Amino acid sequence: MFTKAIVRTPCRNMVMGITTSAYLGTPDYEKALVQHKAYIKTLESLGLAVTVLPLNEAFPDSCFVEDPAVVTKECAIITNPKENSRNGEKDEILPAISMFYSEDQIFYIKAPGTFEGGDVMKAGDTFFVGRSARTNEEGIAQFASIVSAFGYKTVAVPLRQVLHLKTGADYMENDTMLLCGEFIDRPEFSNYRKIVVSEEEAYATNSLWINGKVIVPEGFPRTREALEKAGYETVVADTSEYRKIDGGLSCLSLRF
Ligand code: CIR
Repeated sequence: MFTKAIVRTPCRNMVMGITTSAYLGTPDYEKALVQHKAYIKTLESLGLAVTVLPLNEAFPDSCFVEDPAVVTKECAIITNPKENSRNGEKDEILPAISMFYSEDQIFYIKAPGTFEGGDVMKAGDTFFVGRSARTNEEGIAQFASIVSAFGYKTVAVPLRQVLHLKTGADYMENDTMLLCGEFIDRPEFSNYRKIVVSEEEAYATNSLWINGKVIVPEGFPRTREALEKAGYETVVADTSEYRKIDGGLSCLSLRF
């Protein structure tokens, strides 16, 4: 169960966020703000106390707070985002993390390790970590060594086609994975019940389990139906403006 979340209001410069989805157009900032408020309300309705950090124009992608930190019950890890325009987000998130974790509970991924929280999927006491264009072997080794002290196992999952691991593989608790594309047949996930997402609805793979319910992005009815058929109660949130800069539901918050 989660009780808390951290989010950051998107800044106007989000229109300059890193993207591979330019074909979807430029984010509409006013609409993004409305969607962000609704996202916060949804988290609150699922029982989370949400800390809202102020917008930060220096970092166009800074609303995606999931990437500069990983939070667990026992500790928090400040990551080392690979892209220059995002790397400083690690310093901006630290004060917020320090509100909830003492100094001896906070750990750091250091260069030459690179690491982004979007690559981290926790399933029970295992952390699956995407070895991606953003998260390298050295970053994963540092992460594994930090969390092993708290009894967690780390399993690296190579990926080729998507940005982060959670772009294409998300844990829905109950031994169930929501999987798309290159992850459907990965041996690392062979022992889990699988809900397969079609290529047309690939974006909806990044749905978010919170306290027994699943938030699904708006506009992906088949994934929603598949989740409901598998026994989940779903809630819908519109993230269309974040999708335009490769952001999904999980990227917009840290949950703990
Ligand atoms: C980026 O490319 O870094 C951002 N535009 C999107 C980050 C999405 N974050 C995530 O999947 N955790």
